[in-house]
Amino acid sequence: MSKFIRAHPYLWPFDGQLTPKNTALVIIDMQIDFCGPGGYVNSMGYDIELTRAPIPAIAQLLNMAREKGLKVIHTREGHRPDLSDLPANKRWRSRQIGAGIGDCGPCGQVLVRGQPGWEIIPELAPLPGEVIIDKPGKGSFYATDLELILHTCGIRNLILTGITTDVCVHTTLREANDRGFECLLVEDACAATDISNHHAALHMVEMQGGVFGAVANSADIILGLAS
Ligand code: C5J
Repeated sequence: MSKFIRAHPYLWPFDGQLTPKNTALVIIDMQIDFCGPGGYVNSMGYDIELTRAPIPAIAQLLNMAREKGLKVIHTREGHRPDLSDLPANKRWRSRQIGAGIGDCGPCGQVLVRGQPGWEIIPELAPLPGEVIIDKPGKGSFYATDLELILHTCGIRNLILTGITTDVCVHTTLREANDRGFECLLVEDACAATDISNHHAALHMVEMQGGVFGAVANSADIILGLAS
């Protein structure tokens, strides 16, 4: 039997093959450094109210995914404590505005594994057994075992949430799309440090009949998966 979620520009997934077993909820980089006081984004002068806005919608999707048995995948952007996986240009650019990656800030070394700012926020803390992907880059597939895990678990559909829409969420969406995953971006469960970038990033997905997948809101996803 086919099952679809109300989305745009098409009902998702394209072929109606939607089950808890073939679908994962991916929560990208909901870390203190991206949405907590004193974190990386905050130290650059961006408004963390923007990056905190999707927390309630993500929490609702997370509850639903846990209840229905969807695979839950959390990601964390961060670097090794010796910074051996931090490209010099990434560090240099981050130092042009606010606290640089790898430097000490109010939440410890910025985006360094094990530091307070790198932790996932308590509201969305992973449960034991949920997959956590540690990634040194913006995309969740680069230099990680995410693709292997998805294939091994029989996952074909990805529901994408998190921050930021225009950077790590979009990079992951594009990487996933090129690998043949069927992607749904949740418009109220992701956010950017610039509202117009958020809207532009959503719009880009819908071009060319859904060039990277489809866009839906969290209420329609919860409704669709409940039925
Ligand atoms: C950024 C991210 N924006 N998680 N990282 O540097 O989107």
